[in-house]
Amino acid sequence: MENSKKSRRGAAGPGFFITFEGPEGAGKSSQLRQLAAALQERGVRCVCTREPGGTPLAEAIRAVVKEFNGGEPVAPETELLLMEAARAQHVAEVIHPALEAGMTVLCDRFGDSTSAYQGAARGIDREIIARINRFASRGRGPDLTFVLDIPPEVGFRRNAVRSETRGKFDRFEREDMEFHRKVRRAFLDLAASEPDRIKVIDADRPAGEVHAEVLRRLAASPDFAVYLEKL
Ligand code: ATM
Repeated sequence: MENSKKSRRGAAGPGFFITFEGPEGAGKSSQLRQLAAALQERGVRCVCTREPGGTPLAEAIRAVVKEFNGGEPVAPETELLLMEAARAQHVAEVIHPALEAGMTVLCDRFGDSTSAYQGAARGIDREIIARINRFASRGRGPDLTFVLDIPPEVGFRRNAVRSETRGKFDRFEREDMEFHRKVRRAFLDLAASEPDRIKVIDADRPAGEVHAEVLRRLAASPDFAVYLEKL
């Protein structure tokens, strides 16, 4: 138990690191905001952030990797290294300092997205991804991950009616359904291989129900209980 905890959390500070993962349109960002509000109400200091992004440089990389449309295909290896460059900056500037300061970090996507998108869907070797993920994140992975699970068809229908994304599709959203099915399958496989860390939540239902389950799963986390005791 102690060993698995060490390998999951790595060396960094006394904070708690939560990530939200899942296919497009699963409602990650709004669930993240709702969870942060609930924690802040209870006096827990939170940092909300996202990947790729979270710092000015990482957000600039995000714009390139999501929107590049410059007449040449983006090689999978290039995409991987851009994601990891953004992560390295984000970890150095935001995640690491917040965890060192004992805060709860809530991040919209992290290394599991790299495994799902660049690994399972783009076909890059998973060992390479695992090593670069560790390097870019300084060995500090999430303590708890919520995979908000939704069939890609449903997620896409939701996105199509969301006003901010209506009619605009980025490089990932333009991929076919098979790509997005591989991504979903990869998240479920990751969850099966790391059940202590990764909790799958059915996101194809009202947001209030999803939020209630997120709170229940967090309350059931022994690591989070230990963290709260030390606050
Ligand atoms: P969202 O903020 O909408 O989740 O978009 C970020 C995109 O970046 C997302 N695309 N879709 N669909 C997934 C992709 N992504 C990766 O491919 N690898 C990564 O490591 C991360 C963090 C995100």
